[in-house]
Amino acid sequence: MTISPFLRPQASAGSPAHGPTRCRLGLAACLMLQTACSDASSSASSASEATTPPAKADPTNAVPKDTRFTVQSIKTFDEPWAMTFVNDDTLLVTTQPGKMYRLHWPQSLIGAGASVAQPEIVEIGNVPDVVFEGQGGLGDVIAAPDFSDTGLIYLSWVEADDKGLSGAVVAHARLVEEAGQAPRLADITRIWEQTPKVSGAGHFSHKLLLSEDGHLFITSGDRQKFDPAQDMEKSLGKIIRLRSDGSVPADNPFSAQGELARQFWSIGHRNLLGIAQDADGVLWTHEMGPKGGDELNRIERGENYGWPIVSNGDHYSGEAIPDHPARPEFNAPELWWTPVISPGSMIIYSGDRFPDWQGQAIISGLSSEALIRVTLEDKIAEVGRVDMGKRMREVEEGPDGAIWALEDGANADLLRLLPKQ
Ligand SMILES: [Ca+2]
Ligand SMILES: [Ca+2]
Repeated sequence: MTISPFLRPQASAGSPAHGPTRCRLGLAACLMLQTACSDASSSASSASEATTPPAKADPTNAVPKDTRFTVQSIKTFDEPWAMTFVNDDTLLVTTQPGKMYRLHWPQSLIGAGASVAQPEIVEIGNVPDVVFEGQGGLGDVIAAPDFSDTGLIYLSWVEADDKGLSGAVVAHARLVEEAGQAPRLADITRIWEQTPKVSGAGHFSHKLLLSEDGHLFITSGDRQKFDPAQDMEKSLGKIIRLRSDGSVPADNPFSAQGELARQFWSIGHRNLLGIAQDADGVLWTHEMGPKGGDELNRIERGENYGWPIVSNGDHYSGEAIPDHPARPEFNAPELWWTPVISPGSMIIYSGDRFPDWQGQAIISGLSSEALIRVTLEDKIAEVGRVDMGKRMREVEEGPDGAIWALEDGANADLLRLLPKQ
């Protein structure tokens, strides 16, 4: 465990993801060398800002500010993918290769200080077998609101058929622990699968959200197959809305367009690794654009978000895709990024440790190696970026009001951020 002050180098929205201003030492080294690292970067950054083009088309977007943090490294995982606090002393972490861990602290995290004790960590048994390939594997985990009574969680993973075609699956299960035994999953009940299964190992998305009114939203990526995002007979490239028991609500918007379409809440999506609901009940998602054009979308019932017909990015081949303004019948993003940020997950912050951040979206960035703050009030804009020096896979708000983040990849740290006093 390390506890170190971490001063982010000055950076603007215009700093390239791999620009010259960043500390290339990695977060651990930055933590140890924070004074030298941040001082050196500050002066280099001024020169760079003058010549770096804006990160997005809107030049009025506020320039992110320096912020000082205390960063505590809690644990290291192999290829962590998602996490969720199930109560005020317990965190579940999934890893892409297929492990799920329970981290339990000896006392509530509420009100915890600059550092927290080392958690007890145990591997959860009876986790379903997963196909770990490309972007696939064990996926998201979220807890039901009555978890403390029922142990009910929802999880997603990737499976393959006997032809090797793959797709995401969502189930609910109970986390149970009997005396003297390790915790395990029981009563695993499949409630949804991506249809059809296809070749390849990309764009599963399979992030989960239980809305305030008790619906289960599932992000279903386009599996890098493009056109299925507009196909009402395929559940790829869609946002799915189910009841919490997995049944299909009668009031979904595409109910008249076929058996599969009854599940759809919105269509025309690409790869959505973040979904969150704000205090007003508005649903927000982000999705990775192709070459350019990462999006933050306000999700409206029954809307078409245009992929692959429109995108503010273009194909990797260089082939152009018309930008959103060319086809106003499709819902355009509220905010978009070129160069891309590669959004990996998103929360909407509500804690009191960062009072200025309340109501803002915080997005964990992969290629941008940052935590990106976006205000959702009035003008939707990026207002801050915390340079982490590592690809950030997942972000959560802890019961302590701290920002918790998982790095991406092997030997990836679970980090806890608080404002530096
Ligand atoms: Ca999460
Ligand atoms: Ca375009």
